[in-house]
Amino acid sequence: MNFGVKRGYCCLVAVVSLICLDTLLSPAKAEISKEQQEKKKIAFNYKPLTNTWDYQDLQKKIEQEKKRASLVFNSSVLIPNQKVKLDNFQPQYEILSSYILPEFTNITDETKQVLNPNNIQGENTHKSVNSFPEKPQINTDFLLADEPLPPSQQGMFWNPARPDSHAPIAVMGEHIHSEGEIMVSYRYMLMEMEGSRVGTDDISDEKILEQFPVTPTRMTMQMHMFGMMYGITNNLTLMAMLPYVVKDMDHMTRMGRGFNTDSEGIGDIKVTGLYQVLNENRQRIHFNAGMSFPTGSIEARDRTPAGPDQLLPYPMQLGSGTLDLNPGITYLGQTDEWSWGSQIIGTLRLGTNSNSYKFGDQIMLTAWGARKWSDWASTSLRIKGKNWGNISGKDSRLNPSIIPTADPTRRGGTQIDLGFGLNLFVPEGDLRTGRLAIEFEVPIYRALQGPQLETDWQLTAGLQFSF
Ligand SMILES: [Cu+2]
Repeated sequence: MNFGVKRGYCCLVAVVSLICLDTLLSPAKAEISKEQQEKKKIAFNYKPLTNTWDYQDLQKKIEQEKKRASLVFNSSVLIPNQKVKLDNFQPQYEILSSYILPEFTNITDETKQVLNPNNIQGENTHKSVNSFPEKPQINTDFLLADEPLPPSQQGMFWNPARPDSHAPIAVMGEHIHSEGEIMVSYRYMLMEMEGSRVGTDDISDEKILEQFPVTPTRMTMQMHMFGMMYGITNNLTLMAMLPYVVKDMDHMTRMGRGFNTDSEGIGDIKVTGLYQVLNENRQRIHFNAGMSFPTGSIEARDRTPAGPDQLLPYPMQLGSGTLDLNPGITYLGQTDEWSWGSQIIGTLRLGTNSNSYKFGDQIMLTAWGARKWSDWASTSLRIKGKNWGNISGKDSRLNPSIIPTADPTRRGGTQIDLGFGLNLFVPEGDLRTGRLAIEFEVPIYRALQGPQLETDWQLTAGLQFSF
């Protein structure tokens, strides 16, 4: 079983490596398409519309263009796809074009004449351009195709300027950015755990105290997560996350005495590359290649009945102490009013930390659906399943017979949560592209290798801003 999981990870890592290779080779592909463009004398300045600002500006421009042009566009739907055929390109649009419209109609006869490629040869090209009424295409941002594009590309436009174009806020690394775009974010997470469980059954503190002299009764974990995303290219986004962790645990001793410990500090910094492999048909897929660095302390200490400066057990530590890989895949889909997505992310611990143990590997699978109610609000429903292993090795300074949290074999578990989310988005004005979102998660299934504290609920609230 364990071996199988590891092999799965190896496959993921292999896939991620291939993606990286593909990134290295992509300049070559770009060269080819550039050459093709030059052959057709197209100054092709196309950019895919993953950028919220571009999208919004474009919408406005289209409206203006529609009003003034002798060409009336049949569709306001845009194709943000580089695979668009250039064969049908009209030479008189020999201008910088940023965007592509799938078709246009209601063209006057005169315009049709001009648009017919057979009429445009050599010098005629210039003539055509010059004789074109009002020359509305000069400086336009539209590249016109003279026939409908393939169904796979028709009207299939991922719209990033929506409240639900970002997943529920507790999901990370689920979207990418266009080249040069930066997003900063702040998330606050609060997780409440009270009572313990063995397998799927609750176990009382009294029962645990028959076996251990001390038991945890309650734990609160807060996290302040500072994030930054940057679009290196239109298909590759870099994401960095810096968590600040605050943990607080209540205990009860067999003698009936309660005490509290807490720990706080920087957690493990995580850097992730997000590489998009598909963006069409209003669907997107990207790979997540993350690495977590052991910046969080595994030496957190506090006062306990055993003394004033005692090493705290595993769940009170702030980091894993190991270099961790986080490979994953994210899928997104969208219609005019609905959106959905899913993500699978693994956590693979590399090696053993300086205190001679490593946390268990983890696999997380989530899927969500969201309904857009307006330009600025959407709600979501999400399901998340998580499985994580026991600790291997042990910190020899912790005595596993004193308290369950010091026992490396009582750490694993499986949990399924339901998440209810609200996303708010600022579609215009000074704060446009700003986002405020909240998600509340409750477990519907918990199976723990315990006695282990059970999670009762988790709240995540976040602010995001891109520019
Ligand atoms: Cu972002």
